[in-house]
Amino acid sequence: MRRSSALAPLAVIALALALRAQNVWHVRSDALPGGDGSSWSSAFDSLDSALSAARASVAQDEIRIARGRYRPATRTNPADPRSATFLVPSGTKLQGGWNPFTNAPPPAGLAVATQLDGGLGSVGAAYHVVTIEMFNQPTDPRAELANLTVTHGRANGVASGDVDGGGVYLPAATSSVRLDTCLVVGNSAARDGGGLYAYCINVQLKWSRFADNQAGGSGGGAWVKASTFLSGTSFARNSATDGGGYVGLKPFIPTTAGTVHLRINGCRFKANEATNLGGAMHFPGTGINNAANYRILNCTFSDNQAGVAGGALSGPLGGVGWIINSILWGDSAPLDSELTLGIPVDYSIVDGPGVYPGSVGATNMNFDPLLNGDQSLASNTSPAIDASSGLFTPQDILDLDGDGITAEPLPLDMARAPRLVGNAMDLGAYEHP
Ligand SMILES: [Ca+2]
Ligand SMILES: [Ca+2]
Ligand SMILES: [Ca+2]
Repeated sequence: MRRSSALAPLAVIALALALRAQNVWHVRSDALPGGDGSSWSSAFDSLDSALSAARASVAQDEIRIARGRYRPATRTNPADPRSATFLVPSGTKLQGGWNPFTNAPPPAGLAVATQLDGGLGSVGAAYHVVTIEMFNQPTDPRAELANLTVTHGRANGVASGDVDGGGVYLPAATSSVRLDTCLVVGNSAARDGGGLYAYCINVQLKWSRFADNQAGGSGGGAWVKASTFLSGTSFARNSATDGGGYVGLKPFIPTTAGTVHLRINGCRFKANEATNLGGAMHFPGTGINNAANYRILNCTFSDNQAGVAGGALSGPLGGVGWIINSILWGDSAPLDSELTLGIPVDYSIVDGPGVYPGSVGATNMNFDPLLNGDQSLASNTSPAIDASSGLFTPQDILDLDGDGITAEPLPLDMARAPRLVGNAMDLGAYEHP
């Protein structure tokens, strides 16, 4: 007894050190076979090997991936080659774009140098390029994907687990995920979340782009049921039945009435398409306790379209969302060309007749914002300039400038240029210089 009680504290200390330790693994597509991943000169030649090593260690692992193209090989169903996926243990950080010759991390904004590609040649495409697995990690459960392109996932299988989330898939997970500087492009799902399907605790989408993804159900770009932050992120040319770009649902964890579940600060949505509701975004659910409670600040929506209603956004009557300091212009639908009835919008430019709670003439305007093709402001005569309400200043919730401070006004616009020029922030996602 004395002996074991003397050893117990040592065991606790050893365990604590192991928990704090962080393994760093290296992956190069052109590495020689047999590497142990410990350095660039002995890098793993496959990402699957690094993910296996991360799963086997109790540490929070970081995987550095050299530039190149990587395809998944680990099958979740041994009999089905299309079940191959990059199976990421929760709590693991993957970062692409590394230069193995200089051991340099990727420059800011680089998302295309390292591609996770679901294309599997003659057998078709992986159902999910990346799967974040529920895995009992000892500390932070958040997985992070950084500086990666995720492409060519096709979640069009038969099993219920094979129809959502062609690009990144988090099913019913107690984990969380952050995408930082990722390009999610050209993925599809038979049901929900062509680019991203996330049913989990928390989702953060920072400096990322969702483009040309498609879903047969809802959320062509992303389908998210979680508490969520989006900042500096764009959705373009995604399509679905409902919510061409994005679908947001109330988290499954009970939250106090009035809790804001979804914050979207400084993002843009262009040319997304829904055959039914919500060209850019759709918020299902009805009533104050069942619909996602969202705040959309300084975002731009244009050229999105819906086949039935809500060219830019659709949401339930009695929902609790709020759109502020934003631009909604040139979106289209047979009914409610910008917003379905009941979505509050204030201090914004809204195209159309102005049947909105914050009615045109009070706090909204319906003057042409003079947008460029990339949704930046084309002219110093744009009515969007300096028109944001200082009562609703967007915060730097995902630390876009990387200074470690989130409790500050959004410092950068979509072009990574200073967010505050002149007397006030401009409406929408870009500041006119
Ligand atoms: Ca681990
Ligand atoms: Ca300004
Ligand atoms: Ca900051």
